Amino acid sequence: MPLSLDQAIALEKKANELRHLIVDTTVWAGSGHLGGSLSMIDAAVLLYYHFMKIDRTNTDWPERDRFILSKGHAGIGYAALLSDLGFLPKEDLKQFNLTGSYLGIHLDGNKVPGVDASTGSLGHGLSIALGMALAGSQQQKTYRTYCILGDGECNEGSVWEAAMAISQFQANRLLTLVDRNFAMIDGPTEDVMGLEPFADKWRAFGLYTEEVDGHDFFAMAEAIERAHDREQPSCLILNTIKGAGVDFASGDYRWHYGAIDESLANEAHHSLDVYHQQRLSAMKGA
Ligand SMILES: Cc1ncc(C[n+]2csc(CCOP(=O)(O)OP(=O)(O)O)c2C)c(N)n1
Repeated sequence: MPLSLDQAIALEKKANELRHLIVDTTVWAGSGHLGGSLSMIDAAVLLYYHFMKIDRTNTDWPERDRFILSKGHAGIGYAALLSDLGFLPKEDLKQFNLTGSYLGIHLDGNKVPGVDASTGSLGHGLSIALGMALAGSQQQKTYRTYCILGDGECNEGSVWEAAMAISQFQANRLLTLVDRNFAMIDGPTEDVMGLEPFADKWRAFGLYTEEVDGHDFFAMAEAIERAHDREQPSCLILNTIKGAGVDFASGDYRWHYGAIDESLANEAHHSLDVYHQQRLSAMKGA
């Protein structure tokens, strides 16, 4: 069923809160992966708040949907999301990536409640997700597995080995989502290691693939439903903007990782407020 306007507005309000929390956490931590957290947060909010079956009081619930943040460096965004969901106290974000903290820059699945797999070393998440999806189908379980990859991460050959295996083993309840922000750590993806024709590559590996605006809740929700309905290994390429919502970082690969002081944080919060109002107006006018 398509998202209602009220549902989309609620998701945007949630994403807005989390965008602000990502900025705050970057200040508390001293630095962080701002750009790639802001590009993927809308998709993560949609999955967790609209699609996924989870139980925050029972993190090992066998029937829960699985989520793997393969681009584990966006842990600062993921930690904000998990804290909002109640997996950890929001207060703990103040110790994100500080010495001795259980909240490292890449979230550790053995330490952080709600994290299905430790990631951070790029190129591994999709294989882990595939294993979880295959385990589910062998045990006749109905849970789904979602995996968010970075586009720069797709320079890793292991991603394509996983894609081959997803297709070979027909992992139908696994949805691969790629945060296509066209930027990686040290430059635009197409300059560093060209990925285009990206969607065709995923199709050639046997996955049903769609390209969708990764900041449009309506479009993403419809694409996810279509992927679910097809009962076929699927991939969504989410066209996004690195640093989305923060003017000084938006679309700039140099904000892959960085430090922000109080004055820059104020600028970021102001720009997020404007962005949020623009998005709400666009939704209401649609
Ligand atoms: C195996 C491995 N090599 C290198 C790195 C360092 N690294 C961290 S993020 C990153 C760039 C990733 O780009 P992308 O996947 O596009 O991330 P996004 O723009 O979505 O944040 C790199 C090379 C790493 N974490 N793991």
